[in-house]
Parts: sequence; structure tokens; C-alpha cells
Amino acid sequence: MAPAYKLTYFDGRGLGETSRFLMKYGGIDFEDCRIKREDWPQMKPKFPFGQLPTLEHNGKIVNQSQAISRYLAKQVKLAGNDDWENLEIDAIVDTINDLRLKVSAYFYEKDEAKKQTILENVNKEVLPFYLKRFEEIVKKNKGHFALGRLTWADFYWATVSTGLDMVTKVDTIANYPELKAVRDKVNSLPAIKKWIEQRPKTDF
Ligand SMILES: N[C@@H](CCC(=O)N[C@@H](CS)C(=O)NCC(=O)O)C(=O)O
Repeated sequence: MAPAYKLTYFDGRGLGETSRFLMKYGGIDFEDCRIKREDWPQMKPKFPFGQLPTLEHNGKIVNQSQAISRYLAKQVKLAGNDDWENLEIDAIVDTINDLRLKVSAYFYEKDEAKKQTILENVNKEVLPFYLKRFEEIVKKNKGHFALGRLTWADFYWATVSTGLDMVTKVDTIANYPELKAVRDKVNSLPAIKKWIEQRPKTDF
């Protein structure tokens, strides 16, 4: 029987990886559909907003990586137990995403001079601003991003922080032991460790 879920993304980790982690963690069987860049132009119009990732289930398709991860987190019991707990998780996930977007601006900039200006700002201002605060939050939450326990915010951090290192080409959390410990904790969960070993080796 075909898996009940199909996650479609490019052949990379990017915005698809948190959802893949969540399904692996929860033992949800899914089709890991990876679209090649060269096939994308003709496929783009077939997707709801012409972007990836999407999740398909029961004949329906949805876009938006964070909405998909939030749904999957509920399925695998890594969400909050009430609306307030979910708000706390969402708030920190959105803040991690703010940092991701600021660093992505460097990645996507084509003009070399502008790129260097963005990178300088990322290193001097953006990363210290966010990472210092995240480190304190994790310390207060007993080694987690929210609720003092493992939630999908930790999963989101594990995948996003790996991306930050890849884009900036430095170990962004070398001086943030709490942040490194959260990432290591997620990456060493048995199902995640296995997935990291088995997943396609990709550039991003
Ligand atoms: N807010 C959306 C952003 C999705 C997005 O930007 N997807 C990019 C890949 S990371 C994409 O589909 N790019 C190809 C395109 O726009 O044609 C999400 O989180 O899912």
C-alpha cells in the first residue's frame, strides 16, 4: 500500500527537513518526493502557490512548511497540550524563522558587494542578537526551546541551525553550548540518527 503521506520538496534538506524529521521520529511512513531543479519550471504551476514543500494526504494537498510541521508535530505528540503551550512553541519557532530569513538574505543575494554587507551584519549583529537570547531561553527550559520538554521547536532548531552553519560557512553555535546540546539531542534520537545516516546526501 502506498504511504498515507507524500512530502514534496527539492532534493535538499531546507524547508522540508523538519517535517521529514517529525515523520521519521513518529514512525509515519511517507513518500519522500524530491523534485529536480531542472524539472521545476514545468512543475511549478501544478502546486498550490507554486512553491515547495507540500504535503499530500487523503487526496488533498497543502503548502507552507511550518503549518505542515505543526500538524505533523501534533500527530507525533511533539506539540503542546493546550492552546497556550502551542502558542509558546509557535512564538519561538517563528522567532527562529526570523533569524533564518535574515541569514537567507545573504544566501539569495546575487550582488557580491551587497552580499558582503549582509554577511558582516549577520555576523556582527544578527547572530549574536538571536543566539544570545536563544541560549538563555534553552537554559531556562531545561535544555529545550519551549515547555521544558522535547517539542517540535527543538526539531525546527536542529534543522535550521544546521542550515545557518551551511550558509555562513562557520560553526555559528560554537560558543553556545545549550544551543549545540539541543541540536545534538535531536540528532541523536535513534530514528533521527538513522535518518541522517540514510538520507540522500545533498548540498543544502
Ligand atoms: N513560506 C513558505 C516558503 C516556501 C518557499 O520559499 N519555498 C521555496 C524553496 S525553499 C520554493 O518553492 N522556491 C521555488 C520557487 O519559488 O519557484 C514555506 O515555509 O513553505
